[in-house]
Amino acid sequence: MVPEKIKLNSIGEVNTGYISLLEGTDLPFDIKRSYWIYSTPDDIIRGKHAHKELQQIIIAVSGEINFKLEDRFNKQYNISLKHPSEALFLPPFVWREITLSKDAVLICFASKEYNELEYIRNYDEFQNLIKKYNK
Ligand code: T46
Repeated sequence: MVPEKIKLNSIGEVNTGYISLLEGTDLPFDIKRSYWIYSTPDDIIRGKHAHKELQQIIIAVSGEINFKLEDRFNKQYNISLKHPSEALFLPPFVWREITLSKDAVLICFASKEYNELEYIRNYDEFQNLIKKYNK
């Protein structure tokens, strides 16, 4: 599994507005937790970690969110979410650095409950773990 930008279904039209949706069958996991992030100053970089187990779907409900990612194969990605009909799928072992516009609201649907022990918050440790994983 690799990071992937996904186009969501949008129902509606310009005169009435739109509904975008995610259904269980669209997801590679059952949602165990959701959280949202807002009012992030422009100059703050969030993330700077990877997860050992967590899978996530992230949506920019408003504003713009930019992701600098590195996956377990050391492949790098620059992905932007600029519209609520777009989502980002993140599998485990993806190092992420995230910047948000001040008006951005990031919502995340996650495959597991919060567990600080499955975070990798040190970049060198991330590199060592993916080296082992890829052997
Ligand atoms: C991710 C990005 C997009 C909790 O207590 N429970 C939670 O469910 C979460 C997500 C966080 N926290 C606590 C842990 C920290 O003390 O909230 C504080 C800030 O968390 P963190 O520094 O991890 O925030 P971000 O924005 O760097 O990362 C978060 C998620 O942790 C992460 O999974 O992918 O949002």
